[in-house]
Amino acid sequence: MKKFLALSLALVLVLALAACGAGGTAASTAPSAAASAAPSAASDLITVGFAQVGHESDWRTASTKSVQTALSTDNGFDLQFVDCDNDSAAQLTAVRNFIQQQVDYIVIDPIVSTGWDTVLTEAQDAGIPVIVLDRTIDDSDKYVTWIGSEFMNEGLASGAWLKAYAEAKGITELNVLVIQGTVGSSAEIGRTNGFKQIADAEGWNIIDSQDGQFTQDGGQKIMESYCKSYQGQFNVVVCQNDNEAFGAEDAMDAAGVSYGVDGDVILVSFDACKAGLNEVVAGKFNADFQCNPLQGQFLADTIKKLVAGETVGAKTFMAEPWYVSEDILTEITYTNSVGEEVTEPLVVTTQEIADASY
Ligand code: GYE
Repeated sequence: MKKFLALSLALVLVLALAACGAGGTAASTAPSAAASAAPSAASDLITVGFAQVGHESDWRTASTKSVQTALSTDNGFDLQFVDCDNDSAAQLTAVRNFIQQQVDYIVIDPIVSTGWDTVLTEAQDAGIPVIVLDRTIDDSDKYVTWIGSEFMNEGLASGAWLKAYAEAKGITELNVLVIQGTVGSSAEIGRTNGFKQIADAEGWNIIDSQDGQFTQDGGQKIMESYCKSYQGQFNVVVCQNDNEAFGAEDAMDAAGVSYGVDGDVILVSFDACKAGLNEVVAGKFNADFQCNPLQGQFLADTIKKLVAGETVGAKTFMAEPWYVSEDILTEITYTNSVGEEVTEPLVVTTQEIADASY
């Protein structure tokens, strides 16, 4: 697609924002202004540069596949994919290279949530719209839209579930070890803060909390050191993704610590990938809070809307169920990240459900 179109779209966005600021609506300004800038040839591919976090987890593999499938040549896209290998500097370089190549759109899944304003200003100056996928950017608003999960609610839900579960089981004292995801990523920040809010309100003891980088190896190493340092002192382990939890299982197995439905330690995880849900079915994870990586089609639809000059919402949230092993609670109630009291179902996980997951 021609550079002209990207610049025109940037102009449309500026006009749309100006309309909002003046009390108008973006929707009334954007479509007609952009209609004249639509690509003339149907074969004209939309060039998209995607700066992906890395390949650290099952979630990430599914995310990459989802984007590559939806942004295929057959669907009208020329996708430039960069795996940033969890390196923030490499991710900034990838974005700058996309700007130099004059791609039509830049998609960023930000490894960490800060440090973005300068490069986003550069993209804006070059007239290239940026879309943020999955994790959020918290120190700049120079992007068009974001598609992802409400990580704070995942953390709050995990805390609300643990509270209800402990009550149902008559467990009065909770001594918790947390294995965080990449510290400084919005996924880590939301899950940590959401869980901690309930832990603090309930007076639980969070013994330690360390960065497992969302990897199996990271989870295993931290759990090995936790088992040495806190032997016999903990009865809950919260891993901020499934891969870390697989590593934690290996470390607890080696240290002779029992976990899951029949064990001494309640094991909580996030993501609910297929292998994670298999552990829930087996009763080894007590609960798994889904984070949905199948965002590719939403991304493709969003870009096509922008190309057509339509306005898109500022945020698109993925729908996500909470999975549990035992049939003792049917729902949880908690106050979510925007202060609403919500009651949400708990899904007792069957093999069929696990098989259907990503
Ligand atoms: O939970 C984890 C991955 O950003 C939501 O990153 C994502 C997280 C996901 O590595 O498995």
